[in-house]
Amino acid sequence: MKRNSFIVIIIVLVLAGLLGMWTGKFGAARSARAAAAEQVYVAPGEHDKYYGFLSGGQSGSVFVVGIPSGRLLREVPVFEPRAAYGYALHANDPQRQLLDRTGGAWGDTHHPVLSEKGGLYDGRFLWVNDLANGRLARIRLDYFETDSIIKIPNLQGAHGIAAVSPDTKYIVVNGEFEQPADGLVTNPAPYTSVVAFVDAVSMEVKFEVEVPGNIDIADTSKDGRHAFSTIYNLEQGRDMGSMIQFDRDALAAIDIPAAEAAVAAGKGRVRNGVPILFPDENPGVLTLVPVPKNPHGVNVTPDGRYVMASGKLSPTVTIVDTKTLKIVAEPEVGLGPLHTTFDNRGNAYTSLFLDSQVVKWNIDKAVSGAADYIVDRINVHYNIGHLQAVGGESMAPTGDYLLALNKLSKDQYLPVGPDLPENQEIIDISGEKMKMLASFPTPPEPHDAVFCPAKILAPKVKQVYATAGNAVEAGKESVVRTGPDTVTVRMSMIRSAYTPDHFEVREGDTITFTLTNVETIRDMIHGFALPDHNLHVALPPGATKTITIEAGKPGVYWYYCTNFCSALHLEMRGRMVVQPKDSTITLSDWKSGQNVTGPVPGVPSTGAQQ
Ligand code: CUK
Ligand code: CUA
Ligand code: CA
Repeated sequence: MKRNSFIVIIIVLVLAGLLGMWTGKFGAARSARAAAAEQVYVAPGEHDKYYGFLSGGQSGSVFVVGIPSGRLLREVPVFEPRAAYGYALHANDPQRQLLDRTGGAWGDTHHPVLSEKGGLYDGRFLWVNDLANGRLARIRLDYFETDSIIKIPNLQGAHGIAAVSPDTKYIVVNGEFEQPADGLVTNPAPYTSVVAFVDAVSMEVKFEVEVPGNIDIADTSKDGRHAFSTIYNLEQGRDMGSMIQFDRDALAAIDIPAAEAAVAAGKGRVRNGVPILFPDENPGVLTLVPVPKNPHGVNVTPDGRYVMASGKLSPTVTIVDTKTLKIVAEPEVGLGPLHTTFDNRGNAYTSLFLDSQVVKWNIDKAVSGAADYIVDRINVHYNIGHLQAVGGESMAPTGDYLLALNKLSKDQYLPVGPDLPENQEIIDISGEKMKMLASFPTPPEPHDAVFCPAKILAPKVKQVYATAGNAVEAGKESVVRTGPDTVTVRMSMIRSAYTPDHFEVREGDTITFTLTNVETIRDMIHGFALPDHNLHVALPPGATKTITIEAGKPGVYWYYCTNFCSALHLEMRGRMVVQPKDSTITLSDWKSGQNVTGPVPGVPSTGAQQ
């Protein structure tokens, strides 16, 4: 009996000990989670510290998120129509026509690039490429709106882009897909590519430089001297097998002042309106630095001393001195290095696609040949492509957060079919060891990101649109027949009515709307949706938009507001009456006040039909 009690007491003590260990461990894990959560928690009503701009990849747009919260703030449509924003939806929309004219209503955005002044972000513009259709777009950040799209001649597969530091004189755009050197498909000579230099202000392509093989990712030196690109097909092969034959491909360095001088001296051969410099005719313009085969990312350190080519097929990063263009080190970092970014303490962070890791390494130690240049590694989920530390592309990295842009999310979220979301992870890089803080999913497929401090950009964002020259003034709305089958409608909108709230046209008419949201308060958006006309316009306060449509089949069409704007939002609608061609009813000029009169069947006539 005594012995049994003793055993029971022992068992109870052991269990209590185990429970203590377990709860202790659990408590520690919980507090680590709480600490991580606190770092990315932005309380309701508070703002994030940074704007994050993520390229939308095959979504053709740019996603704007808050950092560190990861909250999605906006999608800026660029190369694809977005019905919700009334962007480029209708075939006659000028935005849509610009897309169609330059290469189609879809795009593949990879690299968002911010404008700089003195090597620091100035919050004016963001550029993004369309890999698929060889285009470059600019978003003005006071309105978060695409303001320019150009098709780049003589180039296919606009891939890497970069702003020429320190004052964004040009945006360089790399043509990834090789083409016949003279532009003639009948030319059997090896294919080449071009790097295009686009004036950041006028968005004109000023000149192009031919590069043998292809060109992938871009960056520029901090002093405006060089544009750097990686080449993975120095072989000038035309299939995958031949693109991986050489042991070394190249880092291309274009001397920008030398190229400008050659263009000014008339050395460019003009094709499709753009002077192209051929390196063999212009020695000194292009230097090729041999780097291990099939490199990918190229990144210049914030101090401008080095340019790094990430190895992709080689487990190394090649460090090149930007002044001498000589290789100074080639440290091993891990499997599948794709891109590199930087903090403000002399460390580089390289994404390892195959290892699914971010590796942190010390640049000076790697250059000096010290064995302990690897500082830390952290697992990411999964198969990381780009990574970007805040300010890592500028001369002033902040060294606080890093975003891992992972290609596969696998088990990280609730399954939503065989196709899973892309996964971004926010990593704290302020200490010696990296700390995983949080993740957030997005639609496909952000490739790259860039961050702007909120304190720089937020004060520049406009509250309402500046009044356009053709804006409709309240009280001066009109419906005017301008020809036998053309009508113009100048309409205003304000909570919670359209003026006019009805008008008539005839079958076969072409109607040109000029629509103005005359609200003067931030965030008071009104939509204008017209059933069965594939028409939706969303107008932020002060904005004006002009669009032309066909009247369509006879009928009564209610245009209505799509943005919930007031308690009378549902009542914010009006009628477009399309009379049959042979209607005997006199079509009225709305401003003249002669609305169509006549008895309404089943309703005692009281005069004017409203
Ligand atoms: S590329 Cu996508 S992971 Cu277009 Cu910048 Cu490297
Ligand atoms: Cu205007 Cu709803
Ligand atoms: Ca190669």
